[in-house]
Amino acid sequence: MSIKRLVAAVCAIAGLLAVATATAATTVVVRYSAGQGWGNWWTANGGQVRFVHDATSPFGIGAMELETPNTNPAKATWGIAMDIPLSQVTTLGYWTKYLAGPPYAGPGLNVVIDINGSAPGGATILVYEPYWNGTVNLSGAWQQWNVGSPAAKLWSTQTVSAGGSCSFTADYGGPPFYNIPAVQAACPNARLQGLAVNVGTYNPGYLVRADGVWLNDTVYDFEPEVTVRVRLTENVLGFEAPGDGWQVTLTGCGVGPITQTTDSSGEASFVALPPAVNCSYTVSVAGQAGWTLAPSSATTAPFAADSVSELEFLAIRDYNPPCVEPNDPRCTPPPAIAGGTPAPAVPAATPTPTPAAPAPTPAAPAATATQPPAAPTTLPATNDPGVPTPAGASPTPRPPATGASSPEEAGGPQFLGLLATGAVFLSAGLGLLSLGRSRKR
Ligand SMILES: [Ca+2]
Repeated sequence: MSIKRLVAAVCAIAGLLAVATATAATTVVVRYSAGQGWGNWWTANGGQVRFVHDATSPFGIGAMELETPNTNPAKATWGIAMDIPLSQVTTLGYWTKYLAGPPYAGPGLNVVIDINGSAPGGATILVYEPYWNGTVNLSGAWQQWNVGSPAAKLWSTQTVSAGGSCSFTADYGGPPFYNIPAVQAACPNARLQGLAVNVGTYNPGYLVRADGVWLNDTVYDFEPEVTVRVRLTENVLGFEAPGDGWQVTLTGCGVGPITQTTDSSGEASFVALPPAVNCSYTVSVAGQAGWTLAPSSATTAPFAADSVSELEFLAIRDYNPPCVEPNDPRCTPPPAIAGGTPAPAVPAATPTPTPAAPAPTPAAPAATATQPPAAPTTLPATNDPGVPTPAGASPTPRPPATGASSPEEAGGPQFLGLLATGAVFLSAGLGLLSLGRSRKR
């Protein structure tokens, strides 16, 4: 084997090792609504940060896009805070893509450090900018930048010193430059406190992308997101209202099952979902007794970044039997609709007795109570000393009953007539008559 071949073989093995190291990294997917520690830092004055599709992205299917209008104050920045010894940093890098802007346009990587650790002061930001470290590819190809390399050039935003070579002089975008390995050696107490993808002030008109921020064994993969929103409406006899408290479960595209409960607006949202690529999301609604769902599940495949796919569900109240849960206020039937079918008559608790003929005036028997018999048919009610006057046989005639009268009343006079000669039975009959009337009053 020649020296050349040996070198080539060693290089190939080294390359394999590098790839192995790369594949060992943990990929953390960062989306706008699920930043995994990342979030907006300094975006302002018209600057924008969004997560978009990118077919050539080095990781996943998308990237972070940063844009500034043509004004110097505009800024676009997303960052992640941390606090680890700077000495622990072994790998630090990221990828960028140029879309539009000046020929040097590219998002920088801000390395937030504190050069003396917990001692007062010492905070600065070391700024890595692609154009100081190579040539920005204006064709739109992705470029990887090795921020942790000893050859990297970073400038400091602050003038700070911890003594000796651990000293930094501020600049506004140029030399003096510093590099991470040198800072690790010069500032043993330095800590890494954050990283930020940044288009700062005085960078107008940028349209650039970033992806794959790489710190040691973690790769942050910026990706677009979609939302699936569920809206459930309850329908009770045609009256519709938001369906609060329904359980809805989403599965699909490697996600879930995720279960949520609809709110008082009848809505539940599944956010920060991966765009559907050769897959779809299915949302199922958990049924409830007494309701029919239409439908009980539905499918959607949202793809566009930040798109919201809405799924509508209807829960129709079963009304036969009219109500399964009597305590449910929704069981109360709605008011009758004008011009509609009249409500059925409510049956009475007890049947109304058939009206009887008005009772004959009982004046005759009552009037004879204190007089001697005037005719053979007149009953000697009280002149029989052996029979006391019944308590109910008042000498004052009662007014005739109006309306319905009892069968006893109706039959009373006949009863008296049949037993004309029996005073005892007469008294009993009068008593019955009186009782019967009393019950009616
Ligand atoms: Ca990505």
